[in-house]
Amino acid sequence: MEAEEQTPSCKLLQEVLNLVEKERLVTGVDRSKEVVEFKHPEELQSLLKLDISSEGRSEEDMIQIFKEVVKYSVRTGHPYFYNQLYAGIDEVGLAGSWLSAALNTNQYTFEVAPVFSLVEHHVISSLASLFGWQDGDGIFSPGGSMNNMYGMQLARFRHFKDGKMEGMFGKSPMVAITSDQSHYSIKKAANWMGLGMHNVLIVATDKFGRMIPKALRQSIKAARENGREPFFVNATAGTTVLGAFDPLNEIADVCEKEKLWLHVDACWGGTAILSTKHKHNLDGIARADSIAWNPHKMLGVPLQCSVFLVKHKGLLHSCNSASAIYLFQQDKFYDTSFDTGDKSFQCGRKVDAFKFYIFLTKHGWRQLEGRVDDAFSASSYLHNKLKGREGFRPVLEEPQCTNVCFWYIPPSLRGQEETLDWWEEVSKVAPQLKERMVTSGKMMIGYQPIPCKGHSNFIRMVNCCFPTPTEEDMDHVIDTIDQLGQDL
Ligand code: ABU
Repeated sequence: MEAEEQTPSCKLLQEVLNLVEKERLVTGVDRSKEVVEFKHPEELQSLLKLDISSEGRSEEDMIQIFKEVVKYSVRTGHPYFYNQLYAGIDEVGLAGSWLSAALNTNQYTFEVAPVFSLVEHHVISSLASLFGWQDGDGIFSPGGSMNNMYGMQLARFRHFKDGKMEGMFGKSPMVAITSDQSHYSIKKAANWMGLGMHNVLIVATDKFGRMIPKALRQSIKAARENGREPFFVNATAGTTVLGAFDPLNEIADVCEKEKLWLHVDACWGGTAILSTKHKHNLDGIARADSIAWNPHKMLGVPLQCSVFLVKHKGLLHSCNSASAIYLFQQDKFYDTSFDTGDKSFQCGRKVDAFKFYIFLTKHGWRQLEGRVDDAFSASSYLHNKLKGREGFRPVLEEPQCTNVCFWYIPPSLRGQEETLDWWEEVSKVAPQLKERMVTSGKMMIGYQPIPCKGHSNFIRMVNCCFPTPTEEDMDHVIDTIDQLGQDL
C-alpha cells in the first residue's frame, strides 16, 4: 500500500497567525495595552539586530523576530490610534489579502490571474455604478497619489493626444488647478508628468477648507490670459486635514462650461458614498470624469486598496498602452480584453481588488453603512464635547468629514490676550502633546499648522470604521489630552 503523502506544514505561517490572534492585532485590541512601545531610531536599531547571516536562522529565531516586530510596531488597530487617515482592519479583509498573497500572482493578464481579473473587473463596475455612472472603467493601483496622477494623465491625453507619442516640446504651458487644501500628490504628479510644479495653480478655499468656485473661474481666466492652457481641475472630497468636501456640482458647472477634465480626489471622503445620511457631501461626483478612492482609508480594507475610476471607457488603455508583444499578445487563445495590464502605468501589479471584494461580499453594503455612520457620529460627539470643555477650541464650527481639528490651550495659556506671541506659544503645544502621547504609548493623534489660513499647530483627530469608535473612546481622547497637557 502506498504511504499517504503528508501535507507539508506551514509552521511559520501558523506562528504568524498565532501571534496575530494572541496579540489581538486585528480584532479586539486590548485598550489597556500601549498603542506603541516607542524607541528612537538608534535604540531600535540596536534592539532589532537587523543583520542577515550567511547561514540563515532557525525557525525559533524567526519566531523571536516576529515577536520583536510586533512588540515595536505601532498597533494601528488599537482603538486609540487616530494618527493617520487609516486605522484598523478586520479579519475578513486580512483573509482576502493573505489568500491573494499566497497565490502570488500579478494582476496584468487573465492567463496568470483568471479569477482576480474577473474580480477586479466586477468590483470596478460595481464602484462605477455606486458613484452614479452608467458605465466606466478603472484600475487598482498602489495608492491615492498614483490615482490622482492617473486622472491628470488621462486629462492631458484627452486635451492633447499628440503628447503621448511626441512629448510636450514647443507646447504652451499646460496647467492643472487644485485648491490650497488639496493633497500634495497633485504637485508631485505635475512634476512626474513634466508639467512642473509651478504649473499647478492653487485656488483659495473658504473657512471650512472648500474650494471657492468663483476663485476657480478667476484662476482659469487668468491662466488663459497669460498664455497658459488649463486642462485639469482637481476637486477634493474630504481634504486630509480639515476633511472639507469641495462643492462638486458648482465645480462641475465650471468644468463643463470651460471644457476641463474634472477629477475628484475622494481618497478620504469617498467612503461617505456608502451612507444614506452622509453621501450628500459627494453630490455632483457623478459628473466627474475621474475619481480616486481609497477603501484602505476610512473603510478599513487592508493597505493598500486604492481605486481609480474613469467615466470614459477605453481611455485608460489608449492613453497608457505600450503594447508589449511578449506579454499582451493579441493572438492569444482567449479574449484578450480581459488582459488589463496595458491600461496601467505599472507592469507588475499587486492583486488589491480581491481583498476588497471579499470584504464587501462578507459584510454587505448595509453593515458597512452602519460602520460609516458610527465613525461620523463619533466625530460629531467628540466635536460637541470639545466645544463645551475648558481648554479645547475647535478649528471649525462643524466637522464635515470624520476629521475633528482643535487646539488644546493648557492652563498656563488660558485667559490671556490672544496676541501673535500667544499663538506662537499655542503652536508649541501640539508637538509636545504628541511626544507625550507617543512616548507614553497612550494614544496617537496627528497635528499640523495651516499657514495659508493663519492657523498655528493644531490637533487633527480622525475616526475610521475599524475598530468602531465609541463615545467612551472620544471621552478618553479629551481626558488624556487634558491630563498630558496640564503642565505645559
Ligand atoms: N494620503 C494622506 C494620508 C496622510 C494622512 O494621514 O493625512
